[in-house]
Amino acid sequence: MSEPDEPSPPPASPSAFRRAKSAAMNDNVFDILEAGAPAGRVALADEGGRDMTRGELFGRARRIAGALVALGVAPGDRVAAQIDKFPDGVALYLGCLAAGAALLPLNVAYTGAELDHFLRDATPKLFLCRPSSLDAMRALGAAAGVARVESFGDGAGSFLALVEAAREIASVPRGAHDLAAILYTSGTTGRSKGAMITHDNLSSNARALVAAWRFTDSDVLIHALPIFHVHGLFVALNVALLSGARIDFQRKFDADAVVAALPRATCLMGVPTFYVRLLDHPGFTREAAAHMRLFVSGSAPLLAETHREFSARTGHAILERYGMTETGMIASNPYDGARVPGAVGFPLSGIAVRIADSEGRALADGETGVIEVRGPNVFKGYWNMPEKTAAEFRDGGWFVTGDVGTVGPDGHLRIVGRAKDLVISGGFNVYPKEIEEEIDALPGVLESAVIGLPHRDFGEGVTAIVVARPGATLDEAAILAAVAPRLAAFKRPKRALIVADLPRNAMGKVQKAELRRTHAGLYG
Ligand code: MCA
Ligand code: AMP
Repeated sequence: MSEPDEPSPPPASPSAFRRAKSAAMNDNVFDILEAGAPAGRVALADEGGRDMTRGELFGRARRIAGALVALGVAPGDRVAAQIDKFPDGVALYLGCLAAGAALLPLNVAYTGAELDHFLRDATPKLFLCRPSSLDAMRALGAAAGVARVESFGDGAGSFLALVEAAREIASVPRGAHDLAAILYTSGTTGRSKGAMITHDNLSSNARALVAAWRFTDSDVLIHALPIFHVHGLFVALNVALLSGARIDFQRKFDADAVVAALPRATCLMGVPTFYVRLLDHPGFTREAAAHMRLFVSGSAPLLAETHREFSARTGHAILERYGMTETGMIASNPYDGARVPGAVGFPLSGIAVRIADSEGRALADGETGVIEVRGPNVFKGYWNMPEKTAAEFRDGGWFVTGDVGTVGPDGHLRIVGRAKDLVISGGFNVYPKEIEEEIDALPGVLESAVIGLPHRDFGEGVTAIVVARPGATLDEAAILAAVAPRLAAFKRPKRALIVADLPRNAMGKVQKAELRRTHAGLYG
C-alpha cells in the first residue's frame, strides 16, 4: 500500500561527507535521545513530585552503565531485569544502551516457571530483580546458569548501592544494526522467542513517531504504562526523550491519578482498557481533558464504540495506531485528517505495508489477507532461532505479522482478524497454547481450548473450555486454582467452562471461532 521514502541523497562536498560519516559511525540510540533536547530541561516528573532534569537522567544512566561495566557487562551482553516501575528503571534502560548491552525487560507478573525459560535462552550476564524476590531469583538464576543476580533496590549490597559508588562512563559507540534489547514474545506455537531489537529499529521508529504525532518540547506526556513492553518502554519513552517532552511518570495506571494529571499534560498513550476506565470515571469530562492535545491508543483493538463515546464526551478523537514487538510501530491514524474508528491509519514514514495471501503473494487494495511489513523498524531476528526467523520473513524482507487486514477505499489499514492464535487482554498478549498445555496436564482433563471472549474492561477475557476424561469429574474453581501458580496473573483464565466435547471440523481441528460465537455473552 505504500513504499518507503527515498533514502536521503549523499552530502554534496567531501568534507561534509566525512563529517556525516563520522557522525554516522555511532548509531547508539542513547546519544540520539540525549541530543534531542538540552540537559537543563525537565525529563521526568515523578509521582512524589520530584523533577529530574535530562542532565540528571542521562547522567544517572551513565553511572548505571559504569556499574554494569564494573560487574563485567560487556557490549553485546544481555542484562535481564524484572523490576518495579520507578525512575531508575528508565535510567537502567538508558544505562544498558550506554554500556552497549542489550536490556531484557521482564513483565513483573511472570512466575518462576516463565522466567526460567527466558534466563536459559538469553543467558544474561546479569539479572536484576525486585529486592523482595532476591533469594528466589538467586536460586532460579543459579539453576538457569546466570552468573550474577542482584537486587534492583538501594539497600546495602544491592545494585543501586553499587551505582552510587560507580563512575559515569561515556556511551559506547554502536552500529545501526547492533543489538539494543531483546523482548520475548510468543508465536503461534512453541516457546517464547526473543525478538532482537537494534539501535536503528528504535531510533527510526522514534523519529517517525515524533514527526507523525507532532511531539515537541512543549509536550507533557502522561506515562502510566508498564516499562517492560514496547509500548511503555520504547514508544512512550523514546518519543518523549527524543522530542524533549516532559514525562509525567505514574507508577501504574490509575484513573484517578490520570484524571488529576490531565490539566497539566498534553498527551496520554494507553491501551484501550485505559480509555474504557477513563470513560467510567465521573471526573473525566470535556473540561478535564481541555488542556490535552492528543490521546493515543494501541496494543489491542480499540472498539469503535469506545472511540465514538470518547469523542462525544471530550471532543477529542483518539488516535489509534498499530504495532508489534518485532516491528515497533507500523501504522498510525493521521494527526491531521480523519481518525477513523476501527482503522489503524497509514504506514509511518519509511515503512511499507502490504496485504498478502498465505503464500506471500501481494493482494490488491480492498482484498483481505495477512499484513506484511518492511522497513527500518523491522527487528533483526529471533535470538538463537535462525530457522524460526527465516520462517517469518518472505523474499524481499517482508515480515509476516500474523494479523489479518485490509486496506479500505479511504486508504486506511484495518485489522480484521488474526491468523495467529492469540488473545489480547488489557494490552497483554496471552498465547492459548501455553495455557492449554497447563490445563491439559491436570488430572482428569482430556483436552482444552483457550479463547478470548468480549470483555468490557480487558477487551478480551481469557477463557478456558475444558473436557473431562471419561469417568472424571472436573470443577471450575479447582482448575483455575491449579493453573494459577504457574501463570502470570494476566494470563490466568477468568473462567473455565466444563463441556462434553469441543467442536471440530472435518480435519479434526478445534473450531475456536464456533466456541467464541457460542460463549460470546459470557462476560455480559
Ligand atoms: C491485570 N490483571 C489483568 C490484566 N492486568 N488481567 C487480565 N488482563 C490484564 N491486562 C489482573 C490483575 O493481576 C488482577 O488480578 C486483576 O486483573 C485486576 O487488576 P487491576 O488492578 O484491575 O489491573 P491493573 O493493575 O489496573 O492493570 C490493568 C491494566 C494493565 C492497567 C490495563 O494490565 C496494563 O497496564 N496494561 C498495559 C499492557 C501494555 O503495556 N501492553 C503493551 C504491550 P487478581 O484480582 O487475580 O489479583 S506492547 C504491544 O502490545 C505492541 C508492541 C503495541 O502495539 O503496543
Ligand atoms: P505484541 O506481540 O505484544 O507486540 O503484540 C502485537 C499485536 O498486538 C499485533 O500483532 C496485533 O495483533 C495487536 N495490536 C497492536 N496494536 C493494535 C491495534 N491498534 N489494533 C488491533 N490490534 C493491535
